[in-house]
Amino acid sequence: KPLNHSVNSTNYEEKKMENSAVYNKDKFEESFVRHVESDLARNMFNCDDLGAYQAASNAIRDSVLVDWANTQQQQTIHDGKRVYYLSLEFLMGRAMDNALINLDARDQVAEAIGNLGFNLEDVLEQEPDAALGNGGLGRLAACFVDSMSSRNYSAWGYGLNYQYGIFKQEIIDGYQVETPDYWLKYSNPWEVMRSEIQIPVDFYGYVYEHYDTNTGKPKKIWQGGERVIAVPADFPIPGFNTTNTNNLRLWNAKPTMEFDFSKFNNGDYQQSVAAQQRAEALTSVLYPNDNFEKGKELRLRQQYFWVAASLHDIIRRYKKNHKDWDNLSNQVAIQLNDTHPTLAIVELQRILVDLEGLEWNAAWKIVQRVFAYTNHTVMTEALEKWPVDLVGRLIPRHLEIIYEINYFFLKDVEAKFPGDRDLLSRVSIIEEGQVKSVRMAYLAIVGSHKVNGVAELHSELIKTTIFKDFVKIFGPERFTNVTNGITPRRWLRQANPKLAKLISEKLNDPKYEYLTHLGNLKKLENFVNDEAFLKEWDDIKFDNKRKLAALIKETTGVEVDPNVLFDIQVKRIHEYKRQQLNIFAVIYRYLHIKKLLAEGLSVQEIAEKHYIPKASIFGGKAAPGYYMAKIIIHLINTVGEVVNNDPEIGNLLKVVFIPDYNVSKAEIIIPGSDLSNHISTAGTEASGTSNMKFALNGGLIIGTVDGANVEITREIGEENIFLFGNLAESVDELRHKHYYEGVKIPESMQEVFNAIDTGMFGLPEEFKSLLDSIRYHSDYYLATDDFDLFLDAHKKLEKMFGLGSGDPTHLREWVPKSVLSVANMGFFSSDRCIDEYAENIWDVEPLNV
Ligand code: F58
Repeated sequence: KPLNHSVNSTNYEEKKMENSAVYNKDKFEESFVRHVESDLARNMFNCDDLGAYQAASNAIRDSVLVDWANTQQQQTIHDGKRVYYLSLEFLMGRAMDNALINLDARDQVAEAIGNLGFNLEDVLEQEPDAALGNGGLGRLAACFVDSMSSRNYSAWGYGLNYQYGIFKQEIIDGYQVETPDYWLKYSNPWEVMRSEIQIPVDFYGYVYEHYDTNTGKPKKIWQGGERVIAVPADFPIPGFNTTNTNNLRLWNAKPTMEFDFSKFNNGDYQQSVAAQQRAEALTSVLYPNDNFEKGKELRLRQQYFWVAASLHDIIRRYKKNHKDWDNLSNQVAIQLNDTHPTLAIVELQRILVDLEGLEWNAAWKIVQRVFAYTNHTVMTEALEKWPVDLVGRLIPRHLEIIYEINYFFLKDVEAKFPGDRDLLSRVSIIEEGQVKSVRMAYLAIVGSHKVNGVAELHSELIKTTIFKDFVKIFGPERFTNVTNGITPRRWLRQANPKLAKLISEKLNDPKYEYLTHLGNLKKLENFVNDEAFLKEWDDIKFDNKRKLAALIKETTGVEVDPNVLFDIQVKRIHEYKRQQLNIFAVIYRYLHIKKLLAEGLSVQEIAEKHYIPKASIFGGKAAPGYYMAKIIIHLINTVGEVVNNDPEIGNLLKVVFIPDYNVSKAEIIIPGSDLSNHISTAGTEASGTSNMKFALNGGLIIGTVDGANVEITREIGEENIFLFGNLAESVDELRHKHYYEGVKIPESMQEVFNAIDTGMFGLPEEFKSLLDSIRYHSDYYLATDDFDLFLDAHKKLEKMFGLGSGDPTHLREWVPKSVLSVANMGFFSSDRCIDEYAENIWDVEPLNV
């Protein structure tokens, strides 16, 4: 169905003129000075880069706010269906540069700021990252809100406004050390506090039955025991090349103003203040686990608080113009980003039945039409389960409703598959066992009309493994795929301005329209034989590598030569992502280079005949309680220590771990990569999105047949990606073999283990449990099965890389692959992804405001 996306350009141009502060240098300078004087209470002689960042942000914000207010007003008048994206994480990164790009005002503002005596790049550096997420799932939500605005959908994001985002990582003596990220040290110019909106959220208490004289029926009443107030902070989300500006609403928890006088009168003033302080703690910290769920009470409190406040807000908005509940799903689509917001299903059922008096079945049909659920993992340790006791204590009425949902669901299952007791216990929302628990994914499936995975392979896997029974029960129609995407505004234009500009020139597209029509990149294929172009392309890569080398020097002290192959793996540290495989291969390389040196070969000879010079670059955080991941970080760092200080080895090998990997660092690291690693055990990485970012920036990929690597290969061609390793369908069998026949360590890996065991990289005990997990504990992630294949893939690709920039092999073999990758990445724009959600799941159309 064609989507009416294109913006009426005359209106847009007019609009730009109206909002002239960001398009007119004089006005911008005026506004900047005014903000320095009035908001910061300073003057221009006393304004540093931080002040300049705040003043400039406020000046830009003024113009965003006009679009924002207009958008909201127009959407309200239009009264169409709205999308609500519920995500416990939004990993936004910096806002100012992104706003300048989406408003198409970067050049003018850079000049104006220059006239005022500042440098835009330095000013941008002042902004702290909004790091309200762990990794892929949180960044996906951030890309999605950008696309929903850019594609002119009426959509809100709902999340929590954590005071502490993901921790800051320092590397001290080779170990990860976590420190709190208090990102709101200075006021945040991009947030608008809506203190006038105050939504009460109750916890604990008890449920009683009350005879309702109106209906003549008994009615359940939940008497809450503790009340917290939800106050929103709103963040404008400007779209690219459109005035459409959506809202991201992040809740803060505040104490109630109802003071507990009984405690006060009892002389327990301090305790009653403490209870108030407890309220604010609710939204203070983001849980730092990635693909692992640990059932903490505070986490469940966060989830319910966020869900209750968001639903209250959504329903309040609906009720302004509507009375008929049957119409709710024509006005409201709610997307659940993983199971974290699943209580929203229960909360809506409670609102409809307990508060609005609907019949159970009628209410349930509405609920199912409103919700859809996105799954991001097949790994069972990452699936949420909450102990029944905890749920019953925290939100007693909700537990009753969950039981009731389960009762009706199981009744349907029994009717469809009579006598299949096993099936009933397998699919029950309540898991019996030592700790009776609520299976949140099952609740999400039962309460939604669509469930989607995030890449083709992953969407197939959920249907054949963890949710197999539900396909049987609800039919395959309930399950679908939406392959992830990334926003090319941030991940190409903002992160790699030079490449973005070259592309705009080659495509004859001075307005960068390809950033909203990413399929246009295809035209780059026409230049793949144009030597001058290839050279220009490679020069930009070299320049980006220089920038990355500077970051490495600044953060680790290690000097890497931008001429060598930059081989990068940056992502959360996790056994399934297999940074261990990568560092073992680095050690193998080091041992062999040392052998060749011992045999009398020179560095030059080794580079030409055996091992091309390379820098292995790592980055990523380990969850603070993830012991094995921390050992992997430690090993990478100790290997770096040995290799980088080896006087013989010269440029042949460097190993660095960039501390505190985050969105802003990704914006430097990704454009500077020659090669990136996406080497998860087949079947474990649901999609991966950094693979898309690297490929879009002209880096090649070495990867397993997993997640979105599969579709990337289909799009860019298998000659342009280096795939290796066992396939997902072999994984079960290999694990079985390891378990019953023992693990066979390949010779190559044994050499590596010997080196570690003899203390080459520090005390061997420090790494013992990592090596033992492979040699004695069944090698669950199949490092032994894929190691030699990984080494072979490297050999092959390094031949093509040659000796880097000046080398004719490089220009002939490597650079065209880089161009062809970029040319065929159009599919992976998050705009395409959002259009698919809109059409197949939400049933919404864009609205041109
Ligand atoms: C990630 N999940 C997937 N979860 O691992 C990745 O393959 C996928 O590309 C991405 O989602 C987007 O679909 C992920 O990042 C988390 O970080 C959760 C945070 C909360 C606790 C459980 C894991």
